[in-house]
Amino acid sequence: MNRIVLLGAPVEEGSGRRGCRMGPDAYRTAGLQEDLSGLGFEVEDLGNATCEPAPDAVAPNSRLVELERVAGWTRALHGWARDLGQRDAFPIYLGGDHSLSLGTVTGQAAAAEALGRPLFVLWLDAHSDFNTFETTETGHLHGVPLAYACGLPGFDALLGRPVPSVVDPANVCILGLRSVDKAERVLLRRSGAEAHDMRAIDEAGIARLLEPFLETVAGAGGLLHVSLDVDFLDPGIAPAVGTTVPGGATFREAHLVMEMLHDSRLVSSLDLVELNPFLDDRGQTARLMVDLTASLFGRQVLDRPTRGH
Ligand code: 5AB
Ligand code: MN
Ligand code: MN
Ligand code: MN
Repeated sequence: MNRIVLLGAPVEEGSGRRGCRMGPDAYRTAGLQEDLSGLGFEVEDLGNATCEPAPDAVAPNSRLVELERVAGWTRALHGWARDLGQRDAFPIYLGGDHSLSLGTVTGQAAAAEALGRPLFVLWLDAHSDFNTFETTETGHLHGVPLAYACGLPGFDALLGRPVPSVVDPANVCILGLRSVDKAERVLLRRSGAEAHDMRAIDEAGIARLLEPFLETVAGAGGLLHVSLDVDFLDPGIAPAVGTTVPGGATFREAHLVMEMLHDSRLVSSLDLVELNPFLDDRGQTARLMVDLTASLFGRQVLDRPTRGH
């Protein structure tokens, strides 16, 4: 696939603080389109999605923050992803906080189902985002998208109906964990999703954890959606995020993941989430996210033969 489409998702209501709505423009300023064009891709910027009205989205409890807006974004982005996922182009969703994945992952899952392919999800994040409306302690809906996509119950207010195509938790791999809430941890364990914390990365090396997952995706003939949360990265190299947790992935670990993903040829859609340019240091984080994306699309230091080529 030689075409890439960029869709801005300037969502910030899911994060409990302001600034993520500037994310899409920060990626544009950091030269994402130019870098990907320079790698030989035809890149089209579709501009930004807009929030749909969702007056029927009534919160089942009073802790939930901005449910109506988040539901509106979920509906809009679900529609976009369901359509883009069936086009002959690779969609990159420019966030925006991680609640945007409520729409993109479920939309990509619907697209995959229409294509008759199983969807796999790689979640690169300090957090598992596996809370439900019942378990969330903060009420911030960027903490729930993976549970939602995996079909956990209680979320019907978001789309105004059940999720049409859920992701099998057995098809999910989470890398980078270092902050998981108590109740969330129980749900995550019960789901059977593959989850690796930073200790596992330290002990095994990130490549050894990622490789078997990629082999599973390849063996199943699956499509792979990657959701990259800025806080997967160590805050020392990626300060522009509201939810910093020390001890994150290093520059080299993150690049290695992207390079392996490129070589696998399995990735079919990407979320870049949680960048808060208001907190950035001279565009450092935006630039790093663009560099990582370029690695995912094949930028390398020396030529090397890659699998499938
Ligand atoms: B992010 C927390 N678990 O539910 C919650 O940044 C944090 O998209 C969620 O990974 C972090 O509010 C959400 C405490
Ligand atoms: Mn996240
Ligand atoms: Mn996170
Ligand atoms: Mn965050």
